Amino acid sequence: MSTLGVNLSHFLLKNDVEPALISAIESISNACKIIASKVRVAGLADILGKAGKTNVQGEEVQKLDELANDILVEYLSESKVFYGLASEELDEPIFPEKGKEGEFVVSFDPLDGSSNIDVNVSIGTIFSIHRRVNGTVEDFLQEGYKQVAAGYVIYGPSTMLILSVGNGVVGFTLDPDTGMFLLSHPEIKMPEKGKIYSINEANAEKWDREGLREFIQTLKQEGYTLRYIGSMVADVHRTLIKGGIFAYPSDKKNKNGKLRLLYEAAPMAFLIEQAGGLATNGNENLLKVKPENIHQRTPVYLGSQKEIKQLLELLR
Ligand code: P6P
Repeated sequence: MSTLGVNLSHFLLKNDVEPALISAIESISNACKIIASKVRVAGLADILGKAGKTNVQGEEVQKLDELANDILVEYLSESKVFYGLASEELDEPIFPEKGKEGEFVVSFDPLDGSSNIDVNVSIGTIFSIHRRVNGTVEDFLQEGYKQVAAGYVIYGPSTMLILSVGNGVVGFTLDPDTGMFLLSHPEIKMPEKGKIYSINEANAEKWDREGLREFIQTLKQEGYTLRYIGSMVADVHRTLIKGGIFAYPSDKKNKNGKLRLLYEAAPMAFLIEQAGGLATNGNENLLKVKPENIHQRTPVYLGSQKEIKQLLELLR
């Protein structure tokens, strides 16, 4: 296990991560440091100018999620290690000019939960890295278990990078003085069970999976408490650290659920399973699902072993 406080690059070198993947992760972390600086002053938008309007300097103020996307596209396109980029903000993937020899493709949600910015709630960037296979869009449509790396950056009271390269889960905290992500959580392991369930119960009447309401009722009888922030990165981060279950089920309106497979569910499932938890779409392990399209949605149930196994026994 690496010593607390080492920075991200040094940690990756010490753990013999391949140089191209180190460059890939560093380019994402550099972009996210810039995004963190923009998120931190988002509350000043009224002074600096609302999105879509001009600020006091007469500059166009971009929506923060569009700005986050532009920053990631700029940094990742220049990195030379990404053959292709897919984003929640882009209808189609892009293939950077400088990425023609790139070994990886990356899918990301540049600023998940951005609707929460106005109420100053933690939001985040989620990313998923796969190996390039044949240099086509198909490279993005690989099963989640084939990810070479996955992670998220949560912009909260502190800015944290949570990462797995397939050998457990580690956490880094951004040090404002040095501007470096420093190792703060050398080995994140999910508790076998938790005491928290995280689901938008306002949708309960619409849930279309038999047994789900019964499962939630059982957790209540067992004394669980409900925590639901409405920002996936924040809800999953709490679940990863404290255990329990996070769920966004399908319902009568959203037959495939709301969350996206490629750049929300699969990277989060990878992290949760690397930390000892489980992730399912209600029928099969989320990491085994073969995506059919870039923006495909999926039901998501992820968390500690006890709660996920208990759920699967009740779902019909
Ligand atoms: P609801 C945020 O808009 C988001 O995409 C995820 O971050 C979050 O988990 C979910 O939607 C919340 O959706 O329908 O409960 O407001």
